[in-house]
Amino acid sequence: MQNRNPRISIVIPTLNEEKNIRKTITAIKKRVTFKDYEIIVSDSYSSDRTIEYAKAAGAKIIRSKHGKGLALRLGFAASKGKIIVSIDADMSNRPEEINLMMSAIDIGYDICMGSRFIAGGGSEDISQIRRMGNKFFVFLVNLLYNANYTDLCYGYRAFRKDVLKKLNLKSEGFGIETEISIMAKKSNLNIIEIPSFEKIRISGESNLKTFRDGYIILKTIIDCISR
Ligand SMILES: Nc1nc2c(ncn2[C@@H]2O[C@H](COP(=O)(O)OP(=O)(O)OP(=O)(O)O)[C@@H](O)[C@H]2O)c(=O)[nH]1
Ligand SMILES: [Mg+2]
Repeated sequence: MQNRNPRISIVIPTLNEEKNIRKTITAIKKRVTFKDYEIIVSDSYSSDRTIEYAKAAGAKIIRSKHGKGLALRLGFAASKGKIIVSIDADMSNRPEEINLMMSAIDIGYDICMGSRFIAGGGSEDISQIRRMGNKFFVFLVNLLYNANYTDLCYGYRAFRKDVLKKLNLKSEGFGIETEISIMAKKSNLNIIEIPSFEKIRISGESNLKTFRDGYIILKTIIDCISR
């Protein structure tokens, strides 16, 4: 059952996650210590039973055409909470970390980014090539935008809904995390990273194509210069 007046909106993008979505929602309900949240599943017309299972688990459903970026943007726009959390559907992110993210927002940060590359964080899911690509993009973003990020291509975050206007997000696909990081810095938001551990996708298929999406991320980094 959805909370009608939630303080927090947890947005989960999904594409064919029928094997994972129920577990993800159950884990959120079990491990998040507060109750005043809604769960929004933003789906790109999955061809499996993702929507059916998400509905049965009590999530609000949004549908759009292909793209994680578009799905997240629509999910954010539909959020009723003052704080928005984005979390993946494949059990890679530990829901208990949301509790720490909320503390960061409560003490005054505008946006709290999970980082796999600070003490206490880690990943058992990232391949060597993606680790190197991410490292290079972190370096580039820090250089071009005078930032201090340790991670970039990681979608586990929380932020105040009222910063959305400043972020002015446009990404359709996997450039969305990069766009959020850059626009947060360009908008002078109060940013914090917290350690996050990324577990291996429990089942189903990855949607990210290393080179196609690497190119999109690079293009996002360059395009944001003129914004
Ligand atoms: N709505 C929507 N969600 C998507 C799309 N592509 C990916 N997602 C979701 O975004 C989240 C992250 O996508 P993944 O495919 O797991 O990407 P990844 O985590 O980089 O890849 P793995 O390491 O293999 O898990 C998952 O919850 C996906 O279901 C899309 O086109 N539309
Ligand atoms: Mg994943």
